[in-house]
Amino acid sequence: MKKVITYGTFDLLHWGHINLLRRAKSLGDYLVVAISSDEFNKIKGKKSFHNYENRKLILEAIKYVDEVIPEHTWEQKVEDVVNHNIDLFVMGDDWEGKFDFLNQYCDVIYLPRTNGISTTQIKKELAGVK
Ligand code: C2G
Repeated sequence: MKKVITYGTFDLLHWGHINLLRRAKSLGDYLVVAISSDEFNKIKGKKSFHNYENRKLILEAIKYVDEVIPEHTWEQKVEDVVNHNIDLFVMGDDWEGKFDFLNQYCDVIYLPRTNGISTTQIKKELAGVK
């Protein structure tokens, strides 16, 4: 069984996230998604609309997602890859190159981001900011 992992906040879930999750799952048999905790979001400089529990609930309902784990730190990826027997690490290419150090432990692939949608854009447009 080929296991894939990806990381993110996945707030205000949108079709860009779904495109990423669908492609990540298509590259293996089992997809683990590590969702940033609310505390880690603060470290990332993000404030999510939905809290961790609700973002986890939403992601667990997606057919491409097999398991959801928490992301608490930048440093946990090697441990996650080893402990979960991960074969492939996938991220959107806005992270291109940032996680190449994982190549010692698993394959690393950056997928093209979906243009025209982002959680930030959704928040701005809903707030009436053009
Ligand atoms: N994404 C995408 N297309 C978009 C928006 C997001 O492909 N239009 C991808 C991102 O590249 C990322 C994933 O969807 O791979 C989740 O995006 P975010 O929730 O914004 O995650 P991020 O804040 O980038 O957190 O340790 C890694 C971080 O936790 C990644």
